[in-house]
Amino acid sequence: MATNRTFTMLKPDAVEKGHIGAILEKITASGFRIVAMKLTQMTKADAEEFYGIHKERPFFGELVEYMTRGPIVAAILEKDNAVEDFRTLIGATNPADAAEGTIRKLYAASIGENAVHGSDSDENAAIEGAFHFAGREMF
Ligand code: IDP
Ligand code: MG
Repeated sequence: MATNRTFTMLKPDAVEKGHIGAILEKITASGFRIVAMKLTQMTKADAEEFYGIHKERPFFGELVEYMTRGPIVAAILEKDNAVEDFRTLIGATNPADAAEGTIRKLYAASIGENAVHGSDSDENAAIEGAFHFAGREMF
């Protein structure tokens, strides 16, 4: 059954470059309501668990290094068809393939440093949201 929530992170590169405000504006202007949000930094153990599905991939070490090098903005977002609509808003993993106007087209530097995360399923949205937020932090 589809739910109406997804999970996002504005990744360390987006935070370093000062793009938090612009990206959040684009997200809320696209109809997403912020259910939970914080500035936080993942430990190596956090990133290894969060991205555990990719642990056999050649870029895993680079991904963990990147995602732990500075703070991120973690957030839970709500909208009808949230998971699919947010993936459309962020664009393809590789910004070179991302559609015009998408967040990754606008703000991502490369397939590795691609500015923003979006959950790929309702199930993972729930797991990822619960990884970062306690129930009392969700509104
Ligand atoms: P997604 O973020 O669009 O769902 P995934 O395939 O789930 O893409 O990959 C997770 C993250 O791992 C990407 O967002 C990106 O930061 C990183 N990544 C994916 N593919 C590569 C690669 O080929 N080289 C380096 N980093 C990659
Ligand atoms: Mg993914």
